[in-house]
Amino acid sequence: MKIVEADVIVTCPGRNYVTLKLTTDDGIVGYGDATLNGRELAVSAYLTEHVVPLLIGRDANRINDTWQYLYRGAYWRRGPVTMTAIGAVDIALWDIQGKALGRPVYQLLGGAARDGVMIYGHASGATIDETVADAARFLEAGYLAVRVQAKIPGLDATYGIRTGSGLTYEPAVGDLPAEEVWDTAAYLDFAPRLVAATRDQLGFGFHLLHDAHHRLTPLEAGRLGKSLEPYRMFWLEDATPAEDQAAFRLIRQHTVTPLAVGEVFNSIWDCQALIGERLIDYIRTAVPHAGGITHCRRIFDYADLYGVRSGSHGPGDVSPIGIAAALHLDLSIPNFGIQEYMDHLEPASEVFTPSYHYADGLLHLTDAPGLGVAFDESAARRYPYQRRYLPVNRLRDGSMHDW
Ligand code: EZ4
Ligand code: CO
Repeated sequence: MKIVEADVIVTCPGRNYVTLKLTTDDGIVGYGDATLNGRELAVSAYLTEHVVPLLIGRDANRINDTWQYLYRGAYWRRGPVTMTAIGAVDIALWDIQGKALGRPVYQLLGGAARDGVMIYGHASGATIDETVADAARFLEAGYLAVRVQAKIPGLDATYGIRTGSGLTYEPAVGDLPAEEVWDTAAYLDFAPRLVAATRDQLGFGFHLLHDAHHRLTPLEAGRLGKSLEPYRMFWLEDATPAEDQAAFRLIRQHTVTPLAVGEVFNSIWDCQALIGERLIDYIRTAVPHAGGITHCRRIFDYADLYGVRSGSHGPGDVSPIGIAAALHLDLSIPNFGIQEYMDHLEPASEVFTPSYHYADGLLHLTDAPGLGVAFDESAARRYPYQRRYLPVNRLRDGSMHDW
């Protein structure tokens, strides 16, 4: 089964997605998600210019060898662009393999280890009351877990606040980066009040999550984690800038609030110490950004040795193909924790038709072969690429801060 064609399709149905399409000599088509928010064309060019020529004529059955070939063969290892490109190839090859065998990818991974995949909803609002009401809406819809983010009083813009009417939060909007102002003191005064109000009004009968989005120092994170302990968080996400693995030793000394990190990671080496030293509770690598199913399976296997569970990143900037790849892995691994998920903006449904579906707080996969996501190329062409950037953060004195 040889790869005879490889195409990269960039489309913007609501937001930008990059899709890798591989075709084999027996006419099987597999899809991979190559979307890297705000840097889409870098991955597209990496694939088109440097990877596609290596794929034509390769045996599509050799998923492991292709992964190693692209990783070791580049010499320049890791990094989000390279690893997203490798991830897209890997995901497309698993899709092809499933379609060739007529089985869903999770079956190829050893079969379902659970009935469905628990996801969390993204509640937000301009005030605490609005946010709690939004969280209640998710609970009424059967969600078992909800993340809460609310506008910080005194700041014009806060990460994680949904503006549209659907379930999607999309931060990359302007054709230049939005400039936001960040104030850690205001945030640290406010976040515990938001969490306390959520528990006071909605109780303890669901999992509660919050994302600090890489903005705190280790000591500030320790203080926040400690102040949230009475509210039994499912996790505190991305407390500090994630490239500093050693920072988590300090956070761990100060709080028993469970810690999650990893949405900006792209390889097992980014979390080697975090997992091996039991400094985190959930590893949040995004399947398309961290080398695909093949590499994330290794990360989650390694994590299982240390009692660390999965919590894959799954925002609207991971396409339904990337989400499906994550779900097949989630369903099959022993140490699944939770899956991030939000609906995609409406026009995306003209381009992507996933077979996974929501019921009772879980996403369910069918026995559709491969990943089970259809991709409509002519619909994709109706939505050409638009340059978009994620926002940037500045402190009140104008210095750059982590967004
Ligand atoms: O800011 O995916 O947990 N989810 C997140 C996301 C990220 C975006 C960046 O592209 O932190 O909202
Ligand atoms: Co996050």
